[in-house]
Amino acid sequence: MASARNLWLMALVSFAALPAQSRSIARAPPFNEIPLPLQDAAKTKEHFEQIPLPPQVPAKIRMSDPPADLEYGKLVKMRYGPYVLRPNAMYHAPFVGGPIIHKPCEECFLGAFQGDMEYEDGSSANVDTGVYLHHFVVVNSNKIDMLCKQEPSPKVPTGWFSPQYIYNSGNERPPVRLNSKFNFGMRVDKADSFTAMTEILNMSNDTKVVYTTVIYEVIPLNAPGYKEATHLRIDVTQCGGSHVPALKGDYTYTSKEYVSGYSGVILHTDGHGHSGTTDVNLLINGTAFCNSVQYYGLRPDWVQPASIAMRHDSNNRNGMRFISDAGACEDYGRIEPYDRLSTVAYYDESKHSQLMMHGRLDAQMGIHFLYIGRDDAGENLKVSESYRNWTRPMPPWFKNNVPSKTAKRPQ
Ligand SMILES: [Cu+2]
Repeated sequence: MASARNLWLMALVSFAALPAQSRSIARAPPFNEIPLPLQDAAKTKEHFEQIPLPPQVPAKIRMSDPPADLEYGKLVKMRYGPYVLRPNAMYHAPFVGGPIIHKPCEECFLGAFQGDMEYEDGSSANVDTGVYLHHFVVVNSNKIDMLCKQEPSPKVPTGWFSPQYIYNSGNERPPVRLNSKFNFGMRVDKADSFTAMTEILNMSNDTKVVYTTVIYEVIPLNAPGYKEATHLRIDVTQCGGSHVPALKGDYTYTSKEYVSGYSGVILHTDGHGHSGTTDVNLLINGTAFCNSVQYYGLRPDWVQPASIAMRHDSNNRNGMRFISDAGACEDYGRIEPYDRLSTVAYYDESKHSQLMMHGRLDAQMGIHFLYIGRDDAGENLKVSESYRNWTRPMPPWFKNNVPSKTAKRPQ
């Protein structure tokens, strides 16, 4: 056990060469940098290449991309692991109290996130070779989640779900940008400590060794004009674990409404579900604000050959396409105090197979990963004060969600 835990601490960092146009400008102060061994560029192949995408799908972020903020931003890649995956088994790290992972900086703003998974040599680890990144969720144990802190689920001890969510990656590996239009980022302070809720499924008959990775855009705390972003994770279960049972056929899950205590701009939101999900919608005051269509197999790494898929495809089709991209809504719209936010997730097994594991349907999820830039987030606001100042309680009827079949499917 001890040695396995030590492996966790082997998180490595790499830096891409800054693009030519930014070499002459001021660079961010040095961070906690550990060089990553050079990878064989040819093996990273096309899985992050910019292919023609539906208009609502943001391009995945590559280390060769310039940062959104050419003056103060710097892309940093962290590599976490290794995870040694037994054949046909799930790797699971506990939700909270899991292993500590390295932060991409001692103190900074995080303006962008891009999750991924790779093998030792840096090549893509995905469902085409039998490994599925169920989720990799970066959590800050030293800060309190802005949405969940008030009312943990009755099923779990008080405070269990309080840590602050930073970034959520399912196998679709969503790119998140918080600083492309406005100067916001998730704030990291010296005392902060990151952990990662992790589940990785090995569908193959071979033992696999994989690493999770996150590319972060790191911005120094003293970069002019930057403010702390606020992450509100609008989950159909809301604060108490995200899994909901997969049902047969065509069904939906609807969250209760969360009443906003804030005003601010919407920086980013994207929807997350598992195989079988067609859309995940964010509703503001009962009206669909963001329809996050789930796209399957737009990239070759997200298409699984029949030899592996035959045991995991609820429709027993000839090969299985997995969610490779999710529609996102970025840099438009606002939320105001008393706005009611909710998520409706739609599933249709006849359109997209659900995932089977050991002969049973794997659990579903329905979440919108919403990030806002609050009007009251003063420049370089001390996070502890902003948390203390947030006093709006969750409404008493904001309890654990129950499945709803009444939601109307988006047109
Ligand atoms: Cu999930």
